[in-house]
Amino acid sequence: MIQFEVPDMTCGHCVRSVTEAVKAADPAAEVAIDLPSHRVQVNSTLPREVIAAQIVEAGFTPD
Ligand SMILES: [Cu+2]
Repeated sequence: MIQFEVPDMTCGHCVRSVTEAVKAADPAAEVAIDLPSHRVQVNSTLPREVIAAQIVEAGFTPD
């Protein structure tokens, strides 16, 4: 399980953007997002830094 905090993910649209960005890299990824805590959990075989780069590409700041 890969986990990030993404403070600049602030609404449902952001949630969709982050989810789509992760799934673009790994269509089989499971993405669970809790908006109030800005937490993103990803189940994927890809390395953490690849997932992080995708989220950055989508315009967000994963921590
Ligand atoms: Cu938003």
